[in-house]
Amino acid sequence: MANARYESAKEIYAKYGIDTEAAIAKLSDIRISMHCWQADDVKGFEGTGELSGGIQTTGNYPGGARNPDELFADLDKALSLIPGTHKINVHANYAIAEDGEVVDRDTIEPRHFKRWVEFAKKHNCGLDFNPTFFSHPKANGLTLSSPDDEIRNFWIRHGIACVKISEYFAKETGYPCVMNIWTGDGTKDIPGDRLGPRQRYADSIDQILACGYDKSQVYVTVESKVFGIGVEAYTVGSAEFSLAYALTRGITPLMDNGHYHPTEVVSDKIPALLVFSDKIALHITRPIRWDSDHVVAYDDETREMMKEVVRCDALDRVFLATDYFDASINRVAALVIGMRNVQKAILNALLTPNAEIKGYQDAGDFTKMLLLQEEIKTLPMGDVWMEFCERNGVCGCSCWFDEIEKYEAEVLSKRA
Ligand code: RNT
Ligand code: ZN
Repeated sequence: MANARYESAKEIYAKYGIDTEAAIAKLSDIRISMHCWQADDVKGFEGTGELSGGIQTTGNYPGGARNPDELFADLDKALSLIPGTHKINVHANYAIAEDGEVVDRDTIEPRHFKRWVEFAKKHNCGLDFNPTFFSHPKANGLTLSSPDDEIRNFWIRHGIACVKISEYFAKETGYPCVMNIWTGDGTKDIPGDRLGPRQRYADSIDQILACGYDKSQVYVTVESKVFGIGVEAYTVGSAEFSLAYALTRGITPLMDNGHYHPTEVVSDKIPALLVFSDKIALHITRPIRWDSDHVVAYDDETREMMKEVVRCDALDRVFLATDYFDASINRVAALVIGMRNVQKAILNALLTPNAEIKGYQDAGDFTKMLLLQEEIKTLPMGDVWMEFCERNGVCGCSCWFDEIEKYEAEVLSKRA
């Protein structure tokens, strides 16, 4: 039997010229790259100490994944509660070495990521990849921008190894792989040289790109940042550096919405970059007061970012990925909540009468532009969301959390 609430919502949206069936169909096609690192606080599988690079997880909620089996189980559980088919975003420090094998970042190979490929194939997921230029003895200071050639070359070799792994991911899964370069390079205090590290950073990425790879299968992105913990005064890969680098090299700029000054918004930057770059990439996060990496909420800025992607007709030009790490709550729930919120924000954008609002702007009718934008805020999007979820075989309301509670009782709580 047809769902009465959905049928009613469908009629209401139709009055605004919006086809809810088309919105549901479109949303079903959108893959978001779910970051693997929320499940274990960015620890990875190397069994080495501390998270570095100026990023930090806070909280000690029990049950974080401690090994590949646990991480894959958690990702499995999360995917089962998120509607649609997505991608998994893997970091290089999640390499899986053979028993007794010692493999450093500059010698990782595709075979160390075989289990990731198996996992992706099982879920029909694509895979994205990230070199890990942090949490390593050679990442105590600068990495790709280091004045020490031995260190800089080590990280260039790591970058090249990662390009090869990205090609392997694309070939095996059949989906292009986005490979994101981000380093925490910078200084705590006022630097004596701001130019040199940036010149070396550019040269290092040039050397990585020069390894030669299939640009239709691997999209290399460069992520900018404003500051990090312990790296407050100077960030080598600043916004201007990263954007200029990406555009001059014909690769893809990546914007993380935690990486800008508090009144800057990525929603406004999306259309600005789309004027100049065929593709752009996003790390969707929730910064509270700083780059805190809280779980993505269905908040104003997430909605506004997704509105821009949709109304710029850029769903096939923007690589969407989540990036946050909260260790103070159930980590699997954190993945599900954040991913579903991104999807809700996309649905909201798809259910917005964008052409009509734009028409009012172009006609200079700013009263109606405001009026319509405010009116549609209370339309029954939730009923369309429920329908979308049900058609994708997952629960649309919060009853999916019953599964998490069961998983916590049976699995997570047993992890000492
Ligand atoms: C750090 C960047 C970066 C990382 C991941 C783990 O501020 O956002 O994307 O979160 O590489
Ligand atoms: Zn990021």
